[in-house]
Amino acid sequence: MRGEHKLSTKDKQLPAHPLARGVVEGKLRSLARVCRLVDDAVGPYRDLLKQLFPHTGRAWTVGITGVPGAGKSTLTNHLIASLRAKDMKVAVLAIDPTSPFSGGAILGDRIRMQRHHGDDGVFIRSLATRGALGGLSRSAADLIRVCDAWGADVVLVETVGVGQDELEVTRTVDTTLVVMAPGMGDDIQAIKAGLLECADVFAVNKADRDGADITARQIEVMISIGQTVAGSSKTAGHGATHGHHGPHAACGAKKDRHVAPTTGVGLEGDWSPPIDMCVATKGKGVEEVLDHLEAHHRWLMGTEAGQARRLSRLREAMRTQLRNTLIEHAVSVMGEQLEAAVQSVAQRQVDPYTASEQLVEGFRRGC
Ligand SMILES: Nc1nc2c(ncn2[C@@H]2O[C@H](COP(=O)(O)OP(=O)(O)O)[C@@H](O)[C@H]2O)c(=O)[nH]1
Ligand SMILES: [Mg+2]
Repeated sequence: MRGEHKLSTKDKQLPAHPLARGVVEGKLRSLARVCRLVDDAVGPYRDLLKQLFPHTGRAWTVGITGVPGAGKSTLTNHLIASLRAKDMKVAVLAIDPTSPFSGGAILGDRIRMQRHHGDDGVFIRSLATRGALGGLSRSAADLIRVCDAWGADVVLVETVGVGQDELEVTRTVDTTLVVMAPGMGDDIQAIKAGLLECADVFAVNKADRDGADITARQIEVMISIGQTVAGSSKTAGHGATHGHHGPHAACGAKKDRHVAPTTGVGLEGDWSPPIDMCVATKGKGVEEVLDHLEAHHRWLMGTEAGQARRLSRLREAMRTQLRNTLIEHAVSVMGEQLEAAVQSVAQRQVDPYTASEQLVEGFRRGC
């Protein structure tokens, strides 16, 4: 089993908890159980996460986002197959309960023939979408770590890139693929709304339909506008990595987009998102998408600009974690005081600013 590389690392102790140990040993059943506890935030989930953390840090995380119906799940199925063909362990987290994944079903005979029963190198789970704002991304970030500890080489995270919460998820992954399709009027709006800053690779899916070229062209224009803006104001976050307005030949809506050279890396070593055309239902163009995703990963891991980008993502993730931990802790300590403050504000006896300050002051003294 591929999980063995974890065990051979001398400075890492095997987790004390049997469930966490099972995960590190690559057991799918333990992985499924831990994921359930973590997703529901029940039982020893925090302990499990702590014990698993030393065994994480190796997986490559890929977000797959875009409006519903663009073809994310179809594309993801093919990506699973391609990654398995390279003998990589794959975990898939779908933040969209309607996403159909066939798991090993489309892997093809070349893979299935090598295995006795099913495929123990693929794990697929749908995440609950309930809960408070921030709950989704917390859960996703934690589940990614659990899959990482299991030994996943790649964790694919499918999200519907429309809400703030989903966007936050895409900020926690290494590489983000934005899937678009022609004839979906709000696509470009969706990019404007924030997808552009997260996009590392674009896939224009349903290239068998009319208008795919127009969609690719629109994305290209959006990218160049984004680069101009980022180049002049150096906005925070990923936008800054686009660097100055400059040629990104690999991104051009050209007929030979598929055979674009090493692509992605533009002026000043910054990453500029390539655009790939594909027909996910037929698996056409999926290899090119995967090539570009892998090129982005190499850029991320192997260049200074990539390193800076990773640090900024990590900083973001730490802030989110800190915010969640502080709030969870504070709310549990405040208890009735919080409710009393809500009542006071509702009756306009105090303004919400003062009320929050008083709560924080009380919390500081109590903690
Ligand atoms: N014509 C065409 N249909 C596609 C293509 N890719 C996906 N679809 C169809 O589009 C619909 C939505 O696909 P799905 O993968 O569930 O989209 P998601 O909501 O983004 O995950 C399904 O009926 C797919 O069969 C494609 O390349 N061409
Ligand atoms: Mg889907």
